Amino acid sequence: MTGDLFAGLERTPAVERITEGALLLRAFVDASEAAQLMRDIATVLAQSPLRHMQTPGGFRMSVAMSNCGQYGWVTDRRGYRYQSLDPLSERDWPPMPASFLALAGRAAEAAGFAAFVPDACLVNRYEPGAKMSLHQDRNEIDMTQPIVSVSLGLPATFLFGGMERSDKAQRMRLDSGDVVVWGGPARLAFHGVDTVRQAEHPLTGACRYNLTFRRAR
Ligand code: MD3
Ligand code: FE
Repeated sequence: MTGDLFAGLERTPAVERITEGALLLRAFVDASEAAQLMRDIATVLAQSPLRHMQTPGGFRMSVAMSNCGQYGWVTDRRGYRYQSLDPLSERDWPPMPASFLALAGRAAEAAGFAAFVPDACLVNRYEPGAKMSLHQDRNEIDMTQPIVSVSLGLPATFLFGGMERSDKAQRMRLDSGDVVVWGGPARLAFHGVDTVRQAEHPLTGACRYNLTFRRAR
């Protein structure tokens, strides 16, 4: 019965410390959980479709975005902010799926943040050619709350800078199933995503999704 030897033993995902406060949980999401997340993303997007928002300076973002949860992050000519209504539908954002809440809580706990209950989830979709320039996430009220990010589909090169925009960024590859928890001193670090390259992924086709779980209020 050697086949039973490892039955019930789960693989321990590798944990890497990126910097003080930032933990990379490689392959934290397995294939069946990833498939459930994709079904739930489809449900969210059926209610609040992806759209290319405008920056306050008037540029169209190459990343297509939507949200779920009590608040959603938006940008337009008036600025960056969280709001409880989807500006496209003028209705509430779709509810946060149970699979999203469970994953965010489990990942935060694995990184040492007990009882993380996000009230916002930004859904980012990168098609080949899309990127996100270096920025800080500073529209949330309580900077002691972490951000949990989940990558699905095509790989990307994540850029992790320092506390100043001019600090040299480290580059790291994020693959489907990788989760990063950003808290403590890393919470206000500059970060971005290099241009996603054309390829196919069995989970998502020719795109990358990133979910970022936040406590906005
Ligand atoms: C480091 N998204 O939505 S996730 C964003 O892959 C965003 O779509 C990227 O940056 C993406 O704002 C990166 C990783 C991430 C998210 C939030 C952070 C890194 C962070 C907040 C503080 C420091
Ligand atoms: Fe960000």
